[in-house]
Amino acid sequence: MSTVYLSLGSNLGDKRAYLENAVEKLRRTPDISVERISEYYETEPVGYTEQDTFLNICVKLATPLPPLVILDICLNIEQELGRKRLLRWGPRTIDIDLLLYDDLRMNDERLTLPHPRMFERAFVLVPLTEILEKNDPYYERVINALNNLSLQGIQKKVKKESEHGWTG
Ligand code: GSY
Repeated sequence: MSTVYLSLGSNLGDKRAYLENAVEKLRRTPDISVERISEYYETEPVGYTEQDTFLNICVKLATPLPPLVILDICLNIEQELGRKRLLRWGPRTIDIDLLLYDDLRMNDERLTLPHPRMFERAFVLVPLTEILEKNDPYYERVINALNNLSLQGIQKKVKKESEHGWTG
């Protein structure tokens, strides 16, 4: 069984619904067990900044499936949730990035592991550190990278118990 960490982000429409639907689709995928989900974070857009804020989470999976199969599952979920790749860095209903697969390093034309930009992105590392196991091979590198990043523009969203809105 392997341990996989994903980063999910949405900045179009009902962002929380897109993230929840994506997690539900992962849960329903044979051979994937969703082990942990971070809190939800509202984050300022990185890269192309003339777009709406994102909602970001990270998810931990346990799976016997190989990395390129996980990649295809994530791409299929993006398609099912209506993602259209109009602009490389532009708005999207859902984006699912494979961050870590055990301690695997790979540089395939379709997939690079660890994710090549994850250590520069607070919107990835803040939710990731909530769910990353302390004995993970990348734990120290993730913590060190996060210590060198600004947390400006990253805000935790707190889900109310009784209703569907946000507080905080
Ligand atoms: O790479 C993921 C898509 N993305 C995001 C994102 O998920 N969150 C924030 N805050 N900025 C982003 N820019 C891009 S591209």
